[in-house]
Amino acid sequence: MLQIINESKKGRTDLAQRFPENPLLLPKDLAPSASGLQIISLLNPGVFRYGGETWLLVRVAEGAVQKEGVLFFPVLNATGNTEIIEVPLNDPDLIATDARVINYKGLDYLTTISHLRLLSSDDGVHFTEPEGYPSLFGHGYLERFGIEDCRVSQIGDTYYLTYTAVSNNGVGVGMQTTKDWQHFESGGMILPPHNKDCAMFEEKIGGKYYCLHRPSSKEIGGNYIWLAESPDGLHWGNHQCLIKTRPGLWDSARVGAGATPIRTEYGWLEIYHGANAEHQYCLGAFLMDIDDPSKIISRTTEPIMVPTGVYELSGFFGYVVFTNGHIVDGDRLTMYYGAADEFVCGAHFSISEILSKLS
Ligand code: MAN
Repeated sequence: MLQIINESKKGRTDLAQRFPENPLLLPKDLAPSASGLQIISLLNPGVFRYGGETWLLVRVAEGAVQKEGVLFFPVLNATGNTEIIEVPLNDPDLIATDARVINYKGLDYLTTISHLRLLSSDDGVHFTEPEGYPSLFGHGYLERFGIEDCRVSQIGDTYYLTYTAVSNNGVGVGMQTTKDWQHFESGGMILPPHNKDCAMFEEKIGGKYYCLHRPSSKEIGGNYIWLAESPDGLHWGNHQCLIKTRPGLWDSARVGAGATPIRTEYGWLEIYHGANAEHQYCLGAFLMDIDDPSKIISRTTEPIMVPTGVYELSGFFGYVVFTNGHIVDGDRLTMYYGAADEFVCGAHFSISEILSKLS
């Protein structure tokens, strides 16, 4: 299961040099956060450097231990503890056709609930949980279904955490900041539903903070990448629509920003995910003007990474490569990504090679 499919079957345009050690993390590698829960997926890590090591802030998606004929799913109660809801599988009020979401009595729930866990490594390949660093769990009524897919951006000595906050009220962007990964300050929900995939730039431009984000509009519009600016990193305005889905292409149904934009001599380079109507997730890239990121200079037509590894094609939700974390070292981009919504993997890219694919 762990070997990579024959090179000849790789997408023509795939630029990723996958780690031979992939997957780096499997659900069985960590212990569940409470009894009665099982880890279903380890995925979509935020990535940063701290104390000379590479760190992952991994999304840990947990489900309830299941029994035959009954569906159990978790939610956080008002005191922040996980509560298990139990529904007979033959209940006519239950719609469970997607592995990720269910609808019960007309209300939406997730099949898993996610928290964020810190792991560190001195070689960027072997990650373990260090002692003395807290896990981050959803808090309050806006995070009742958990927190997911955290981007980590460092400005000065402050790390900005922007993550998906999920509840029965909708899916929005939550923020926390930290300087030492032990004490966290909550910025609350910075972008209300429906919004996710928020990545902050790691420097101010013209004295302002900038971020990419992905509001969704059901009736008119779609799942597009937007840009926002802020005087303080907390209050966001002057929203502008940057990158849209493209009919007939691999990113026809949704697009969303990956990790923090990468400064290059040609502009800000952003790696993003795109999905088609079949929920197949690939990665592409676009370039923004260095002084005015609302100006798009170029975008890849073909994806730069396509699910090809066995661990990318099948898992909790197959045919998915999804990234929201990387480390930059000169021309070398070390990207960590979620494969098939179940595993954490790594890949190297050459930044100049990505730039050469932009048109
Ligand atoms: C989608 C998927 C899930 C995620 C929910 C809420 O359904 O990305 O993995 O849990 O949205 O964000």
